Amino acid sequence: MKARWDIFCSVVDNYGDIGVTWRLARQLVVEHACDVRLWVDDLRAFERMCPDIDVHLAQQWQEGVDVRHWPSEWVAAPAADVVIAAFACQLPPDYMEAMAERQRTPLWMNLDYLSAEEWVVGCHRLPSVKFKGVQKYFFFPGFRPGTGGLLREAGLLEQRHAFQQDVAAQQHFLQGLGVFPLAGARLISLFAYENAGLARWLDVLSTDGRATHLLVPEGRILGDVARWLGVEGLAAGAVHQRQALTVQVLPFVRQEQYDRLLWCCDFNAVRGEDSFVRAQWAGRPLLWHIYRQDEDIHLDKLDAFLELYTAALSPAARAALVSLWQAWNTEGDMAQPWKMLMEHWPEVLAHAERWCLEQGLQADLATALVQFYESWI
Ligand code: TRH
Repeated sequence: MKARWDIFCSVVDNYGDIGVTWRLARQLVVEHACDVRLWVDDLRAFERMCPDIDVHLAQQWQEGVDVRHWPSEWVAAPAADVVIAAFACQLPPDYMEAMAERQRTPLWMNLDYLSAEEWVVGCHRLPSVKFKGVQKYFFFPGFRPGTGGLLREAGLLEQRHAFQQDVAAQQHFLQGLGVFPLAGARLISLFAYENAGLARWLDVLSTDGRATHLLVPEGRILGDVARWLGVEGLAAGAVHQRQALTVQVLPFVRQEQYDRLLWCCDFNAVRGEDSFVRAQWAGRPLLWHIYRQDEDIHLDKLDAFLELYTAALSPAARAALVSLWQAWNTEGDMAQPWKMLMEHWPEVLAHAERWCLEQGLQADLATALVQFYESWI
């Protein structure tokens, strides 16, 4: 009998919650032959990355996943064998009752936020609360051995590698988005929250000896881009040139297309959680805009990742990368760190690929979840 999985996704803000659960749901179906229901409370956020979603339907099939609208008024549904509450979302009370009433208790897990901090290893797979005999477990994704790993579909790195070797395929893909960079231009993607530090970075790029083509998917950073350009507003399709810098606004594309965009670029500015991981799988240098948390606790998470990520770099390259990431996340001056990073480019580039391959040696998150379930039953 195929195991039945229920994944609950409450879209708090932005796209990371749905981005992660949608990838996970598909992978469980395709690679592990699971029956997966994905409960999502905001189908409009889902539709942005998967335009096939019909936002009016209570139930629909998408790529083998049984997608359910998670209504505010819960309608009774039988509990599954494995229940995942993504990012600590609260399950409907009636559904929890249904879990407790099952003859065979389900495995109930909280899929946690991604962090490189050391304590994650100790908390991964620990029991959490209990509801009427049903035990909940913490399940932590992570970069360190002993965590749940990262979402990575089978063959992803091979596909990425083949695409990066195929200049014509990249050109074809970019042209499909209306992107025609100048020969030799550096290609950068920019997906970030609002950031006052952007202006200084764009100043440096525009006065650089090498041309840059900056691709900005529609989103929260556009206000800062528009301010720097001195234009009223920006929408998908807009292209503006300032000296060596061409800025082009892209539509928000399907998730698979976004991955390809990252694969095409020399450098990716990403944010949150899912795009951050995908930029690492692109094997190219990256810049992370971490999701801001109260009392600046996100800065500890940033430092923890930097410590791991830069451990094998030379001191000078490490200093350049760390100062760039810290400037970006504190809205500091990006100009000097960017110049420093460029001085260490070959090393930073080789490192990005090496880091990707190293991380690729760990079991992926979907496999780790399935293995946990198998060991649990
Ligand atoms: O949207 P985010 O800022 O999400 C964040 C984080 O997950 C954060 O940890 C969480 O606490 C907060 O939401 C509530 O960034 P993230 O995680 O990169 O998610 C973006 C998703 O959007 C990702 O799956 C990639 C996808 N995407 C597309 O599908 N097409 C696009 O054009 C772009 C730019 C992104």
